[in-house]
Amino acid sequence: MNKNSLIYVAGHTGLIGSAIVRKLLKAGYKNLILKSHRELDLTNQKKTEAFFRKNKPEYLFLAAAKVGGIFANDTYPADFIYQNIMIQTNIIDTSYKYGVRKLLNLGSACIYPKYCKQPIKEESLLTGSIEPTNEPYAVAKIAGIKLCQSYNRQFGTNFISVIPANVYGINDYFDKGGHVVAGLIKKFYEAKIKGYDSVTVWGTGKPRREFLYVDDLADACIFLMKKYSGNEAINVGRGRDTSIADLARILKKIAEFKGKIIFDTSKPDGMPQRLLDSGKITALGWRAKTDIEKGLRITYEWYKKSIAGK
Ligand code: GFB
Repeated sequence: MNKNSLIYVAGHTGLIGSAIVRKLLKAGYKNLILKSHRELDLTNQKKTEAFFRKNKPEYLFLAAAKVGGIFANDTYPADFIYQNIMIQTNIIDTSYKYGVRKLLNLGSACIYPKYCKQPIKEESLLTGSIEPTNEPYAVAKIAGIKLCQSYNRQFGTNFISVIPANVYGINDYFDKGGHVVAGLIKKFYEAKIKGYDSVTVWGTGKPRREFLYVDDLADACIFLMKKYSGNEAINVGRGRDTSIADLARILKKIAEFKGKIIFDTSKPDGMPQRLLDSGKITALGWRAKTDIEKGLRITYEWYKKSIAGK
């Protein structure tokens, strides 16, 4: 991939896609093809093919997806499995038909079994049952990985898959359907501004997640697009996890909120722990740079200025 390559970032307005665009532009890649969901419905195969015929992308970051946290996944399972299978199938098949030179497919850490040895190696995939709250989404994401591997085997394509830990950062989704970091940032900000005496955290606070700052993931995706062409999906994490209770305590401090943290155990915990083994990408020479406090502070300040401040 060189600075004049035609690069299509599918899902460029989302959390991960927008971070990849920022990194590509900063690195001098000028020929980016960007189409929003409103301009191009990737669940529609005809429209997807017409778009590829016209634009002929050479490299493709597949960051378009129907995403959400535990509440959204549990509430809209059909949307999550249908839309993600359609988007991936249309893009991967059309990329083969129109000769995309290399495609990077974004998977998700929720594809791994609910109970599996931690840190989780890529080989753990399909060795146990998946956390029920996000099983439809996980099945769709596994299908995307298998599509890439099968097209590589049968047609000699160069489609790689990346499995990121829980991603957070600027330009995330802060409504109830989002992930935990965004959800708690909004809760602590509002509690501080409105003078509430407590913030409610879903579940027991005991689950552990590996929180990866989105600019680190974007950096890893560009690194892998240039340096990795294996058929195995590759984990991207930062090697440390944090309990939801500790996450809440860090955000309480950042928000300077003086009230109490209450745990609503009527809400699901999801996977007890999700810490990836990122040994493969580390061996290739990549490491995440942003620790949890720094990443949360950047995201909280961005939220105040760009969302709450509006
Ligand atoms: O990030 P999250 O929604 O999804 O929840 P998962 C992580 C943990 O944070 C769960 C707890 O134990 C939640 O109960 N939590 C506490 C909260 N307070 C909140 C809150 O205010 N909002 C949210 N959202 N959670 C996701 C999958 O699982 O993992 C996605 O649902 C994706 O599809 C992602 O795969 C990587 O981390 O449990």
